[in-house]
Amino acid sequence: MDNQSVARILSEIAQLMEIKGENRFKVRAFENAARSVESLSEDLEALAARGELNSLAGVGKSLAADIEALLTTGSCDVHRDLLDELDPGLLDMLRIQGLGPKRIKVIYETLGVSNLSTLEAAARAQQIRALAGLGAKTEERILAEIERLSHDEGRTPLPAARAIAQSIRDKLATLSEVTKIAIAGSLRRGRETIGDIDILVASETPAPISAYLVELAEVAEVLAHGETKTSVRLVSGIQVDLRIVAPSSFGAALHYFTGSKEHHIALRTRAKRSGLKINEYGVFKENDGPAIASETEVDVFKALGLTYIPPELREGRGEIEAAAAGTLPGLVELTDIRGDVHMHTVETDGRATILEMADAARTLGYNFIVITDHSEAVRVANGMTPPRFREHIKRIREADAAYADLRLLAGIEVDILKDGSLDMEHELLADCDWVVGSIHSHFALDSKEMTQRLITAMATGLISCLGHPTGRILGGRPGYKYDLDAVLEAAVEFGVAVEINGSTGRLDFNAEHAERAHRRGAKIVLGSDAHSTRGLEDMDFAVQQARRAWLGASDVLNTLSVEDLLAAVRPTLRR
Ligand code: DGT
Ligand code: CA
Ligand code: CA
Ligand code: ZN
Repeated sequence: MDNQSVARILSEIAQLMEIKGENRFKVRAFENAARSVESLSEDLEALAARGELNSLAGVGKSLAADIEALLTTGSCDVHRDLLDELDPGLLDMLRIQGLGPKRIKVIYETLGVSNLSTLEAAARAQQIRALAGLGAKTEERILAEIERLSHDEGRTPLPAARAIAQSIRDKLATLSEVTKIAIAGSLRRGRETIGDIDILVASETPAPISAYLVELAEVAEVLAHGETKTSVRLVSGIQVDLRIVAPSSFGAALHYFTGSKEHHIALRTRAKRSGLKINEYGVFKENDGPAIASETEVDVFKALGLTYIPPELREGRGEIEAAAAGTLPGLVELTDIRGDVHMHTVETDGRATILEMADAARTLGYNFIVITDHSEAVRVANGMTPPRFREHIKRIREADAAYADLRLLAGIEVDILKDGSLDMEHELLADCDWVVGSIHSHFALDSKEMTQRLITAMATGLISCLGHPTGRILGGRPGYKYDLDAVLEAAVEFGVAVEINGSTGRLDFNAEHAERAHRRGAKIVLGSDAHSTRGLEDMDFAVQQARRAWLGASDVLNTLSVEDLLAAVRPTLRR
């Protein structure tokens, strides 16, 4: 079990204890332990192996034993007892934004409501607004949240699912029976959340491959076990479907199991019109006979009179017509990216120094990076005061002088305060090279205020790009409410780019927003928002969302030279 999962369960325990009415010192102990584990930079398992769990702040003997149990068995006595005693539906209620343990305790004790469906009924019957400390607004919010949760029920954020899928793929790939292997399904298309993981293998001898999968330590349950079709549920809860096909039909099967369903429906209609049939084994003439294409996806598309359609576009949204007309855009690729405009260092909440980030960026082959640490208002991240920022700019410029083949740009992720003002002296913002403007507080303003807040910030002429522009947390908090089109219009007017933030908890803008921004003429820039050297690799996710938005290399500012990048934003500063 990884650190984040352990932290999540510890905090779950604290919340359940609070709902149950345990004494607050016990609750606090689990909260503190969760926080220690969450901020630990080392692998918890390594710490446990050295017998040093109680070196963690707030972790004594008994908590160390609980963590040990979580690491080895995925559960612990306290957690199990709480779940036995309380309705696990309370955990679902905790996923509702704005309903903490305190409010849930009130609802639970007075109405006996302990899961989402009884909660929904109570809200519809207007029973929530009558409770102390709750109101009509909370009641409406609860209903909206239940609606939202029903949409991503049981889906896993893409970055988490991808890490799991790649690890399973890499294990299977070691088998000599495996000729080819690929991740298919929504993961390959880069959908932001994943229902299940689909892995496709080409092999002449499938049986040992399926047998190997069901025996893996991370498998919790075997759902189906055949020679060529096996499904398992992992300990992490996510399902994996494995299909094994003959190498000669790998391309057709890969296309079939990549989906999407909508893409397939549109494609079948087109095939039919040309007297062709398409399935997981290949493309066929309507009156059967052998497959006319099956070995590679390129062959499959070609047989249908189409150019190759990248997986990210296979959503049944006009990609087939475009491929037939030869007008599909050449999508941006990771190798087109010449630099990264959003990252943090030890100066605030990052883990690496300026030089360590620079070295890692050079290894990635970048021409430039912008160091963008937090401003003062983000206290939890140790945000910079103006004097600290002034010194930081100096250090970045000094470091830059030491690199011949990498430009280090001095920047900041400045907080956009509640009234739209910027959390830094304007003179310093004008002096540095790149300014990411982001919101990290007061998420709950109404749409009108939030729109005005963002526009006011951009009107300063000092912002280069809006960072994580919706503020949503993937699989967590929804984005704040504002008038997207009005904000995009202002971004165009003031020469502010909008970011596709690739950090694993965000993917913000997502593909849909990015496409809309592009259509409205806003410039788009990709940022990893790295907090470590490893985090720079999250650029990959930003690129994938850009591809899903149909963006080519020329639609993304990161493919420009430093001079052109800087000339593309903040036009008022150059006047
Ligand atoms: P997910 O798992 O909900 O995130 O979405 P997908 O797209 O990965 O869907 P999944 O896992 O049910 O199926 C993977 C692909 O296999 C899907 O995109 C298309 C193909 N597929 C699965 N079942 C069917 C089917 O009944 N008919 C057709 N035409 N294709 C199917
Ligand atoms: Ca799937
Ligand atoms: Ca599946
Ligand atoms: Zn941020």
